[in-house]
Amino acid sequence: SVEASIPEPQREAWKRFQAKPFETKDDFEKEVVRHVETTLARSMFNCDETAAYAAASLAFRDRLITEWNKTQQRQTFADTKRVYYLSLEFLMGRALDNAMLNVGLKDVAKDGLGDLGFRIEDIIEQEHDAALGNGGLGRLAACFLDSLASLSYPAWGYGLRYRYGIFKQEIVDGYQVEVPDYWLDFNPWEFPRHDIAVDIQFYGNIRKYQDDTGKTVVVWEGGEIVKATAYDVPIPGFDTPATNNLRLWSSKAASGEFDFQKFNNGDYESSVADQQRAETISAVLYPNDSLDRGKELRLKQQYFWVAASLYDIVRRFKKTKRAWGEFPDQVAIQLNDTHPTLAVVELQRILIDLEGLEWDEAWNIVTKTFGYTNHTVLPEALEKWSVPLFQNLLPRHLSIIYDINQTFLQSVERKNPGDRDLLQRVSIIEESQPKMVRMAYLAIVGSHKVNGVAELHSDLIKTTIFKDFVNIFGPDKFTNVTNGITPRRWLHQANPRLSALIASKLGGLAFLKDLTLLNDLEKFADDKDFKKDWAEIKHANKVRLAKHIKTTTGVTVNPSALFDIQVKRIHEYKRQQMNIFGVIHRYLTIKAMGAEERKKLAPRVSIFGGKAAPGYWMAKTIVHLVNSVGAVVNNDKDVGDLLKVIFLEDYNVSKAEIIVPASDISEHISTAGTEASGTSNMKFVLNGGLIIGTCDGANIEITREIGAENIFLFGNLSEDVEDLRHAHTYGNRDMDADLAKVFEAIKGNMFGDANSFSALVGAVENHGDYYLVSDDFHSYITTQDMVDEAYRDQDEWVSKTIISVARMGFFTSDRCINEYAESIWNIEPLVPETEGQSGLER
Ligand code: T68
Repeated sequence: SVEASIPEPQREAWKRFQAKPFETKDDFEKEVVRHVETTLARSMFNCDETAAYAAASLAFRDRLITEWNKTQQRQTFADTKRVYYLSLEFLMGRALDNAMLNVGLKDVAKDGLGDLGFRIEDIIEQEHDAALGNGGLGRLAACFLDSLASLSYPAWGYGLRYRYGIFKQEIVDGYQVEVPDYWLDFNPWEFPRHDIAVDIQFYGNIRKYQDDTGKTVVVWEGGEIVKATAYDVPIPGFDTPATNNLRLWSSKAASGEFDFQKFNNGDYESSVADQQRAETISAVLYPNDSLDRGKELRLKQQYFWVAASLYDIVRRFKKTKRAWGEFPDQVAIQLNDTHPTLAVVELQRILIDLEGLEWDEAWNIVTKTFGYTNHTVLPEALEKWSVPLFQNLLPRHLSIIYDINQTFLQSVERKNPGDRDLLQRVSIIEESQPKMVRMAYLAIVGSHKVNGVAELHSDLIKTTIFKDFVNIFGPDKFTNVTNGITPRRWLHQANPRLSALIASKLGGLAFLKDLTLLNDLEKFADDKDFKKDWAEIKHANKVRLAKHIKTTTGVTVNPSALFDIQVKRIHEYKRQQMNIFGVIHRYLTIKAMGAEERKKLAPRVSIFGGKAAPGYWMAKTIVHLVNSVGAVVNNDKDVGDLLKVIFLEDYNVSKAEIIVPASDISEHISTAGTEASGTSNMKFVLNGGLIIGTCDGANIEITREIGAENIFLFGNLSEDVEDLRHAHTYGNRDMDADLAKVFEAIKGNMFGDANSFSALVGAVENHGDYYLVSDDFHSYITTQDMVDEAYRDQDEWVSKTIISVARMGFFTSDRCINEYAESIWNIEPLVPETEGQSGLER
């Protein structure tokens, strides 16, 4: 055994002095003080909240690292299959609160910090969000890591350690301004692994020759080398000592002879420039959430990260001395969107060029290893790379892609002789000018399973963008795994009082690990006392958000008004423009009313939040319109509390934790068929809010679970979208009359210079209304009236929210991860002996 390789006395010494994670308040305080005084070189006289945050985090990090080590040892000994989740984005948010709750020591920390003179809430607030993602895709990856650890699956995440996360959004005079998010000043949650470094090659040439045996050998030579170094982030599971790893790669110049030569020649400046150029690779997260821009640096990022990760995975496998054929029994790799698709090519390259396997044997291993998750059907978001760019940056990979394509097309041709059209449609290489590599097709061909992220979306990819591939590979290769969210962060952490109330009725916190237990709440849907507590918590959450609104925008909102929230990336397909047009309609309606009529209205606060991609001008115009409408409405004495319009600056994970628990109604109103799943819809319902939404993404499954009577659905169905668009193009349709009045108001400069908004209005009026705003507008505003009506009956409303929460069990990311594990990865949990001993009755 591995243990026996260390002599007995040494083993004893190591064991005797093994680090012991703190459990008690005293031990926690001791750790904090030690970190303040030694790690941070401060004292009780100059320990401010930042230092207290740093010390508390380091105390928890030490604890996590200890468990991380044990988890990794357990996995190495057990030698079972692991899953590797490759994602260019991990939108983790804050770590301290999450770590405290997952290890079950938040109360200990609270008391300990209290003894040392700090309030735990203030300490938690010190942390900078880890914002290495754009939106839903990145946050999904973060929820998955939480579930993988909480369920004790042997799993690693691999990503990039961006120096700059998603930009900070400031609103200046009603416009979005982007500010760089330099977040690595101080990050106690990462653990640099300077010993783990991989050289990554770019550019250069390929040379082929025959070896002694007559076999063709391919070598990739020349070009430049960049060094990847590893930073590990421990991922604690909830109520289990299992602690997984998120490995993020950072780029540095390779300190090869090349640099020294330049240096010796007195070319100091240029050797510094090389250094900076190398560091650029991991410098910044691309801020586009649904547009492919095809920039060379992005492809460099992708290869850099994929090559380093695969090197690591293959190295770990080779230590087991198994035959290559066993690789897929030991390793499952999931591709989060097409961003890591080069991994398919890189593994094939390693196997044939470096390990000397035959093509077919290698390809069989590759396809058994990978799974691919698609997150969008929007054509502008599907990744394509220009062949000339590829040829220059990754010549060997391009030649392998051509070989993959040739083998694939030959097999298609055999089964469909003479169908030239089909071959052209499914070719990995698009015959355009320039030619393009279609990454989604490469991902499909290189994987054994392809999944969508909600039922409708998985059906759509099978019948539209990947239709031909379903015919070629058969329907079983394509599957659905409906997204989920972690209830630890999105209920227990974000809404501690609601979590505690639920626990008091269900006899403990076990529901956080088996969310279907929430079902038992349904019997309290008519319980008077319970409903009172439930409503009181919602109100308190709204008061908290109202305070946040006041301090950040200066606007006073009434916490008893209906809070109507739409927070997500700004995009035409998500239709924030329809929301704000609806708000304008409401404003015009109020203005046209007499005082008596107004008294009957339900006061409403319309809250928006979200970032527009810096180059997405239309999205920025939407942000500007929301702010401009707010400036008018919020200062109109006629309106008062009846309507307020708020734009919350810089929406991110930690703000979501304040916003989500405070909603009465949230908006998920994408054009049917465009939102793959949506995950905030799940978060809002789980926190006792209702939703207004279209028949799109996971809204459909949420409706099925909670009942159609508990959701406000409206709008055209996805099967009708094509015909409606066709009708627009041929000019036979009427503008909605209410929407026309809204446009009149905008054009009459009611919200400032109409020219600022002409593109938004024009898109609907004159440019085909691609997102069907006019088609859905009537249905939308009448459904909003139904929301008002329903909200008036508070008693019934509260019951609806309780019933909805009770029926949300399906949407935990634990269910989702178990589905991936069973149907795609074929992996089993590795449960530590001491799992669950912290007890969920806490
Ligand atoms: C989202 N996609 C889907 N993409 O829009 C959403 N894209 O419906 C779904 O719930 C979520 O994924 C999780 O499945 C994204 O968030 C991106 O952020 C993105 C980033 C870079 C390039 C393309």
